[in-house]
Amino acid sequence: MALREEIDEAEVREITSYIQDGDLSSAIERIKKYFEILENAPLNIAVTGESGTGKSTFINTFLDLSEKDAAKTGVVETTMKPTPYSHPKYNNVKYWDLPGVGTPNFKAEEYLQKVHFDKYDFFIIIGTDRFKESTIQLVEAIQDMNKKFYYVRSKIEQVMYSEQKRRKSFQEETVLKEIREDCLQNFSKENIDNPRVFLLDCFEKSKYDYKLLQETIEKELPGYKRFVFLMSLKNSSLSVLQKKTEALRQQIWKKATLSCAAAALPIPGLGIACDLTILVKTMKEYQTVFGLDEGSLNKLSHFSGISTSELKSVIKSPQVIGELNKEIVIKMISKGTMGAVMVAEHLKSNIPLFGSLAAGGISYVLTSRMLRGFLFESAEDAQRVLIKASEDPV
Ligand SMILES: Nc1nc2c(ncn2[C@@H]2O[C@H](COP(=O)(O)OP(=O)(O)OP(=O)(O)O)[C@@H](O)[C@H]2O)c(=O)[nH]1
Ligand SMILES: [Mg+2]
Repeated sequence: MALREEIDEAEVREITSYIQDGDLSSAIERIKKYFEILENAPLNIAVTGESGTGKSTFINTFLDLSEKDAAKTGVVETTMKPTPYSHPKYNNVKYWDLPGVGTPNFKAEEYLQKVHFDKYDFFIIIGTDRFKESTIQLVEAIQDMNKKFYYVRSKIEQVMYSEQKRRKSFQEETVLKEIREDCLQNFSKENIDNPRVFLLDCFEKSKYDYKLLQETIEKELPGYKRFVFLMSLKNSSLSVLQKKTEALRQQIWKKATLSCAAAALPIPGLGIACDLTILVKTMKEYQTVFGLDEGSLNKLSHFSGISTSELKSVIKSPQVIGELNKEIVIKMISKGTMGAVMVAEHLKSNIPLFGSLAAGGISYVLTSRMLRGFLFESAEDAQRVLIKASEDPV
């Protein structure tokens, strides 16, 4: 049955073992702790490299910062000390703009100590054209400190432009292969194994390795941080939307359990017991994650040239765009009552937890069903908005 497949078996085992011991409150504490860690999980990303390679530009691109909050970019050396830039929606996600390396007296270890290397989850080193000694020194020091790094060869579009002029028989693929091999060889000469090399241009996000870099970081981050990083990504491709949907879908059973466990009495007129505040909060989170809140739509309108009202016109679900409150949630829950008793009976006989929840599990079935429906509707609306925003403004 579909609802059972949603559940992560290992976590269910841990939680149901509490239940089997008659300890519902420990099960609930365990779920609460999970969300608490998730909400507070810090992610500190260091962006470093030689002066002028495009560190600040990279941060602005990844964070999609507005001009007011953006890292300063320019043709003269602009960044002198580590400066944090927080994600506009997820303040725990910080990109640190580190001072440029490679000054004549550069010493990698000293540099890393000065910038407090320990607080970063990983390093992004940005380079252009020739490989410099300082890059190798920095990589070695990062590896000595057991940290991960990703090497980004930036401003690739510029390279393509000049190579096109220079070469008689220009082929983009050939040039990219040459640059990649050159980077890899430079690392291997210095015995640096398996370096992660990405060729990209911050002004051409749909091209080159931009998406691959995002995907690689996401895959390699540990559990909680991976989730936080994924949520912080801009909704700029179908694959980001799909990954977000799946990650949020996997959490629904925990949210529904919390909501049902928190309620003591059935809601009048609804006949089930669940905490509506938790549900409203979760649904607002979905709106934010998918960029369907007013602020995100206005920002998207600014960058795409498509008016906010045009973007809103492709949003089909009235709940997705409307104001979310308890009354609306009650209406949405009551729509899904068909067959819910049967599913609740099935869950009750297979997973002891559900029998112990308020109103014997039926509340759980209805709330999780409602959340799932809303999540999928939001994801589909986000996809339509994405397509609309990529159209040429009329
Ligand atoms: N075409 C192109 N230009 C870029 C790219 N990244 C940066 N630039 C340009 O390169 C110049 C320097 O970029 P910054 O982001 O200021 O470089 P930085 O590494 O932060 O410089 P410092 O803070 O001085 O060390 C700016 O004029 C940027 O617009 C890129 O991917 N493509
Ligand atoms: Mg800078």
